Amino acid sequence: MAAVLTRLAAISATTPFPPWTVAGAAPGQAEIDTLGGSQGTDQFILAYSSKVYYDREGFGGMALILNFNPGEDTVQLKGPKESYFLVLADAGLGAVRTDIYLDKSPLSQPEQLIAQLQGISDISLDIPYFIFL
Ligand SMILES: [Ca+2]
Repeated sequence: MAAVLTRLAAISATTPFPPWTVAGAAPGQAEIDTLGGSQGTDQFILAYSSKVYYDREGFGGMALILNFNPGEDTVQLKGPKESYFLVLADAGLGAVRTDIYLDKSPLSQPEQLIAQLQGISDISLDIPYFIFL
C-alpha cells in the first residue's frame, strides 16, 4: 500500500504521545525514524519548504529509509539541490546503502546526515525521484 511517510508518522507509531509537534520541532538528540516503503508510490518526506528534518538534531539523528523503489517512490527535500550530496556506504553483510547529507560548509558548519537508504546504490540527486521544495 502506498503511503506518505513522515517523521510524525514514525513517531506516532512508536510513541504513546507526541513529544513535540512540527511547528515547535524540538525533537530529542540522535533520533532515528524508520520509514518503510511498500508496494505503490510512497512519498518519503524529509523536509518541507520551511523545515529540514534531521538537520542540527545531534549526531545520529536521521531517517532510516527501507524499501525505497527508485522506479515508483519519491524523496522530498528542501532545496536547493546543490545543498546535498550522496555517499555510497557499506551497510554490512554484503549490503549497500546510500546516505544523504546536507552540506553546510557554506555556513561553516559540519555536514549533516539526513537519511540512509538501505539497499540502494546508483541513485542521483539529478533524477526526479528527488523532489526539492
Ligand atoms: Ca513503493
